[in-house]
Amino acid sequence: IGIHKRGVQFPQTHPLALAPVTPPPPTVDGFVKEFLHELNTDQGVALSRSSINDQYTALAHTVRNYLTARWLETGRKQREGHTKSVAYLSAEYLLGRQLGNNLLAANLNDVARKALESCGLSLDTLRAQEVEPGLGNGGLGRLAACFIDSLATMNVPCVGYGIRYEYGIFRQTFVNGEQVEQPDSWLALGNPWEIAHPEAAVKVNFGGRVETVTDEAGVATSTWVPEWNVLGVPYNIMVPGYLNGRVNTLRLWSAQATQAFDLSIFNAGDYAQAVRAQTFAENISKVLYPEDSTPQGKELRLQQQYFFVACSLRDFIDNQGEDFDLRDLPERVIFQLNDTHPVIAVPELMRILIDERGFDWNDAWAITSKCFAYTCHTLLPEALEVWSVELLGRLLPRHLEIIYRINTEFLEVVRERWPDDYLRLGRMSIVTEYPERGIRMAYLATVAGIKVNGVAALHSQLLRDKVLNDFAELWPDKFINVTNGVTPRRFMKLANPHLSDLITDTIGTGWVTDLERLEELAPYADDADFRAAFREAKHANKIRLRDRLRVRDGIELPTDHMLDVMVKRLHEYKRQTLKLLHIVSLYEQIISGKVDAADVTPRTFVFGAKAAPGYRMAKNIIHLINNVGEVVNNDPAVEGRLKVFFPANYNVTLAERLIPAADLSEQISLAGMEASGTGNMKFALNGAITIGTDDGANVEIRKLVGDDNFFLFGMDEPQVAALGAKGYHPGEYYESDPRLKATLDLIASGTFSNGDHQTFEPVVSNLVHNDRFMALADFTSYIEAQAKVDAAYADTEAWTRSAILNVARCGFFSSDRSMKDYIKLIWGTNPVL
Ligand code: HBZ
Repeated sequence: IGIHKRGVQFPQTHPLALAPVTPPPPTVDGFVKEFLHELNTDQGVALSRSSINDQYTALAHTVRNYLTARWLETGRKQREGHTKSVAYLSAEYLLGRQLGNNLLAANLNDVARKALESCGLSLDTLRAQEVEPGLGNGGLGRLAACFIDSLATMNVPCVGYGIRYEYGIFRQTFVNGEQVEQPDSWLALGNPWEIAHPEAAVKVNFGGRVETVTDEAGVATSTWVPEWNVLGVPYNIMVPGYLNGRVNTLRLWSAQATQAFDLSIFNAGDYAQAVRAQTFAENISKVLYPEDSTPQGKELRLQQQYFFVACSLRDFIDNQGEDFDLRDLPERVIFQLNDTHPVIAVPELMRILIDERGFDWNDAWAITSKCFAYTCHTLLPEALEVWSVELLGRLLPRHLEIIYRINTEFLEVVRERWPDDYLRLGRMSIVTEYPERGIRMAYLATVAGIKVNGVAALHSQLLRDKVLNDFAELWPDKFINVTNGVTPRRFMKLANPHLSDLITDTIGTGWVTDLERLEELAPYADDADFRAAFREAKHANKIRLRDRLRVRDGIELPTDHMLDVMVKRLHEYKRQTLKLLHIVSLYEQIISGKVDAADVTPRTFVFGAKAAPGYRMAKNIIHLINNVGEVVNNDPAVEGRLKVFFPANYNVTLAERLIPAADLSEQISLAGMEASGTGNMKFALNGAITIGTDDGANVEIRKLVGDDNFFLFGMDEPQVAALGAKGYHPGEYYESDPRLKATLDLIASGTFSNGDHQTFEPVVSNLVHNDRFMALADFTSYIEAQAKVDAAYADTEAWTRSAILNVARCGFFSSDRSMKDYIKLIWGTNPVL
């Protein structure tokens, strides 16, 4: 594979080649022509003989063709303009299906529908054919997808860099109520949205040793002599802005073994080693790690991180042209680090500058320390990545050396500011000694980054005051907040056409790219006709959801119940168990005769959640939810009152159906644990009312929508901290609240496990004896808040009014606004028009 030279001037150019080719005009006939052309020439089939996958692929290519000229044009302008770009470095992009979004962005929806109809095909059927690229775990990956959508829509130059995992997040199935993971072979039927460039593959080195030579003047020069390498093949994916003609790029890297390395090892006679190395190489982009809160510390994971970062830096720098002066790099790019996963980019840039381009340390650091900014997404201590020095030194010896030097110089700065404060030096060192010697990636990112941001106001404050407080003391201006946001294109316009049409009919179209304009809806909360129309949209969404769940899961969703939804990763801190305690408690009260079923508000509870495959307790909780559903749904005593559903494999596609149908949004994490949440924003923007703790972005949602339109419960973060400090004893809550006791006892009794007492013993005893996330402490408050929900829901008009005000007041939570904040507070990039 040679380095492919681009941008060569061809001496003779046909006039047609001066501009990108365009498909026929986007009329029904034009679209049909392009579609049939794709079907015949690309798929090699006649319409009459084509499979649904042929049709879907041809349709996707047709849409792509309509965007291509704009894509090429965007690239040309960006290269010629020498403007500053955002390079978003993220190990995850949870994109969701592409077809609907791209039709929307290109304004081709109506034309495509009619064109397909005229061929006897249905757009909806073809849309259903797409397997979503699930290249992320949850919020962090979805946020990256929302951000690149917003940047394209706002005309900001951005390239998203990531990994083209061959297998995305596992497909969840349930067997007897327990989670069983299936591989997500999302590429099996091809991916019409990507364009591979094997000729532009980048070589990435690993392993080996560092040779240090000291010259006569005593200056040491290090040379990395790597042991093996892999190729990174770029796959480009279009990121079209909404109706603005801009198309940015998402570039995902796929690992391929090189010929060279195995031959060299092979020739040295170590065949087994050669094979092992080759397998390693090809495994790098094989599968997404499904852990979302406990980094695995695995060698392959570190390989993934370095692999995509090394490819991306090389790619970005090479694209600046041959005579680009790297001292100008900070004027060309900001590398935004999506959590610590890409932080190895910091020593990589230092290595490039020093080892490959001959800069001395100080000049290299002057450049590097202007090129990165770091976003933190967690507060859980166990979620902060620490790479063992043993592993780092084995895989990336030169990088380890560079990190040590960064640390030495950094600790010098600390020592200057606080002479003799040895405890502080130990606390702040990038290198930790316990439990083994390791590199704290969040500290490295903090030292190198121009800014460090949390993802909601409370989270950013806790980062400053707790997790990174020593650093905040040293560099108070480095720490900022940028509250997360979600794209209104996918999560309103596309997912909720009924509500979107109502909004557009009422206030015009501008809100889709200027979400604060939803404010204009506020007066309509007092308009009875508007409220009726709003309820009609909600009801239509419940029917849409019912139809989907019927086919997808064999679930029969009542459309006349309050729809109470909790969807997010399964984690103890998110407290799905608290939700479950509420449900079991309602059930217990009815079957024990304490409450008359006729007095219970009809509610359907829907869960969606994947558990990390190795997270035992999370899997137990999934099992319990399913079994509670099984019992409750089949008990005539609660017929027509309570239903509990848990459709398997919650993903972006299901979210798009589920969220618009919800009445009640469950955001019930222990205060101080959920960095932000973004599902909470999606629900509020789609007219669900939140029941939630004062955590993450809930705090900001409540402030905006007002206390009357939000069901707050539970301890706040200072109260949680105080209780923890005083000593938390969950057993006391169990003993003192009879309702809680009856609920836990019912679970322990075997009611939900065919009389078996062992199955859910770990869940119950963990709650009663440990309960790290204080579900029992918040139980009473939660139950009281749920009673208020029931009372509020009984007043249909008042409930609708509140729901409308949630929509009207949550325009702040557009990812467009988040991007404006990043631009203003961190990046200093400009839109290119
Ligand atoms: O990032 C989430 C936070 O839990 C959530 O509060 C926030 O809204 C969202 C966006 O900022 N964090 C994640 O989703 N984290 C991961 O998915 C993850 C993945 C791999 C890891 C660690 C975390 O190694």
